[in-house]
Amino acid sequence: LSDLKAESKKTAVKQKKRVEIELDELGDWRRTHYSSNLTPELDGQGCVVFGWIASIRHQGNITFLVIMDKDGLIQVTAKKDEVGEELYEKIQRLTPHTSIGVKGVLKAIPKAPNGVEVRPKEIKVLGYASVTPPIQLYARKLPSLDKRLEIRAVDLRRPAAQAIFKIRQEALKAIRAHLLKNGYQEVHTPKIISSATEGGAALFPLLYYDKEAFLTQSPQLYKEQLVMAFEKVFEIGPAFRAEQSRTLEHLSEFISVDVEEAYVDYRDVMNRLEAIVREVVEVVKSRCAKELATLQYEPTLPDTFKRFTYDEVLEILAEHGCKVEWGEDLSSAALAKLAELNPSYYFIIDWPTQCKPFYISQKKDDPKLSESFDLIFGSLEIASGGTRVSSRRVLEKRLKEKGLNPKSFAYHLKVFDYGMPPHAGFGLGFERFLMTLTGQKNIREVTYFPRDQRHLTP
Ligand code: AMO
Repeated sequence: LSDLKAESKKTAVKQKKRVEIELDELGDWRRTHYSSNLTPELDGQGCVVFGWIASIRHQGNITFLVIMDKDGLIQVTAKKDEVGEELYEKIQRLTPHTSIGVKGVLKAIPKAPNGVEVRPKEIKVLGYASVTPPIQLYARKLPSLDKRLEIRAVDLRRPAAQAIFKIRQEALKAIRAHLLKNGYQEVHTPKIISSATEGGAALFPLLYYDKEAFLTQSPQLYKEQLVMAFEKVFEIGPAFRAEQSRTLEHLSEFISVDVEEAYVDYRDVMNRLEAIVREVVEVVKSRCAKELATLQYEPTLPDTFKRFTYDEVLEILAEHGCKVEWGEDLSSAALAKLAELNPSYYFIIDWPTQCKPFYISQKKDDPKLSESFDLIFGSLEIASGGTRVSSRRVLEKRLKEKGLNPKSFAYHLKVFDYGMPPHAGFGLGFERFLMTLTGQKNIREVTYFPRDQRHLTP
């Protein structure tokens, strides 16, 4: 590995445009092994492996290639007297990042990754890297994120990025598995909509034939409607917000994990959310130990997710010299103070009704407060939810109070006349949750192709 690091450092400096070399056809070559299938017991067997070149090292008449496939590293060792002049000469022209296929024989070698290396008999150059990217594979100090995003597909070849996206994959699988095994139906709702649901955040307008329409900010109203027929639903899909400020935790397009359930209230869905977070953290710790080591990060899980009421939070903050007016959202300074006291996951519940959208239910005994919650990690809000208004009359009243026109929501209000059950739910920002699982400070690092005010490509 240290050889690989040193080598990638050297090659990253050379950025000269190179002369293209002729490409080979894939033809009928098909992979026999991924790196993850390789073991010393395969010694002597033939193989075809594919990948891109992570490093090239010459030592006398031997060339060591390390190629990376989707699962890891494979060492390819070419000795001039073994492979012959022609193949050796071809190998000398290979460049880092070039995608190749190698047909050869496996040889058990204790020092090689997986304890085995490939002795090549034939090599196909399938995708030639004519430039070396200015990104060192193992460097801690990287070019700026903006620079890396310009060639994001290549940036994602970095082992640290690979680790983040392996965790993303395992977390996604674990969330879906948890919800399916607990009887939730996975649904898909329209992303092109006619009216806003999340007051504060701005909409992206678009032309829908001859009408104005918008990209959805959240599947809120649709997931509520679907509990009428399916009772327990979830959706994992994109949400769009025209965020005006550029921060480390806002994207214009993010993945929202939405859950909605009939015949329960906000306490039940908070328990569900806590169970999901717990299970995902455990799954990631057990299935992604190697990736967490690469990232040098250990996700934390408190014994209990504390539930502070909004009023309690204001008192705690006041005790620590941070004043928040009742009815205001928590400022970044207030959240930073809370993070000092609670660095991991905790809930803030019972928010002032005025802080929450029209579909959140007021508390029966105190309508100034709502049956709502945010799940926070340190200072980062990762989810919010609550008990919903299930009466049409109340919903119309709440829409008006928020300055919204009930006529724009006629299609939604209509179904409430047909026996809308009491229900509750939440939306979890998937990328924000991933920040807590991977230790990343910038939401863009956990997103394949982030969208924000400055990034509409790639
Ligand atoms: P809210 O607007 O709080 O609630 O959004 C839910 C969660 O989505 C994440 N999030 C974002 N992530 C990245 N970039 C953004 N611009 C962004 N905006 C929000 C946050 C947030 O907690 N319909 C309700 C949920 C519900 O009540 O079910 C809603 O959308 O992690």
